[in-house]
Amino acid sequence: MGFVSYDLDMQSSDNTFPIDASGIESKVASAVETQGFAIVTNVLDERTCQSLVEEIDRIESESGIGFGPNEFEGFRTRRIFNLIAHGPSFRDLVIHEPMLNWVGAVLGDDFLLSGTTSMHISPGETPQLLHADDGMISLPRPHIATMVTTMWALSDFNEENGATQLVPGSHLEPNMPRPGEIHTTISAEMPAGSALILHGSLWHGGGQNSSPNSERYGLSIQYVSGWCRQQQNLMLGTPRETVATYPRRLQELIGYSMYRNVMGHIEREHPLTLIGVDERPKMVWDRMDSKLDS
Ligand SMILES: O=C(O)CCC(=O)C(=O)O
Repeated sequence: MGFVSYDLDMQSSDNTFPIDASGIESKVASAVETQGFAIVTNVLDERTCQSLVEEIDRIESESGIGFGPNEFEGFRTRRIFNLIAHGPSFRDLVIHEPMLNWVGAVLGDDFLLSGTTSMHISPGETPQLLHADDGMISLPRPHIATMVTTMWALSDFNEENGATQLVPGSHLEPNMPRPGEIHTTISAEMPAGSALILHGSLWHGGGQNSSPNSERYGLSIQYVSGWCRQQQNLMLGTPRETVATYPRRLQELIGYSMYRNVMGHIEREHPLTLIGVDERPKMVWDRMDSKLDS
């Protein structure tokens, strides 16, 4: 696989924007739609990154999380799934307001959280198979974004320690990459505190970690359109009484919400009523004029 080194001083790249860039929302959306990815720098400060890394180390150690059981998950990679159940600091990232705006600019209204997973790559890891995160979506390709993956760099990402590998523009291909094919990739090199935002159809994979001792800590937070199935079963993944204590935006993103005032209802009730919220939106049917729409 040929690696093209990515300009680390990314302020000049048209895929990379400091968080305070003017018009950042449309810049990110446009880069994701045209090239399949964007990088935003300075999203998290150093202290936050450090404390999230310590949290990950603690959970891995307390829960006895070892390396992956297969090549895709990585024989030298540790993953913690359902991170939102593991503490408020992870939940805060999921509802990071600027990020939700950037994701919404790609996915539209009423999108959902699809999953939260730490991806901690250790020295000795081999390159992950190139894939698209929306690979299970049975729509002809290319198609509009149904998923957006955000990868938060908690440590520096560089070519040597396993920065995510990307094939720019591949979200516009009619196919998915096949095992054994050779594709030219670039390394999503970015300083700790940056976030990589990917169109769900973009071909990518975790990089190989050939460094002697650099641990690569990434947090993957994925969102899907409100009409798609979430990858992780978040509604069952956290007890209702716990979800009831979460911020409203997080409750909605987990699935206690409705898409276009119809998808997600329970016996004509809003799902928020299950966690004690008095929410009575009008169903879409109430607004339909039977003479026009039947
Ligand atoms: O760790 C990474 O950089 C990407 C991993 C990934 O794409 C995946 O596991 O689906």
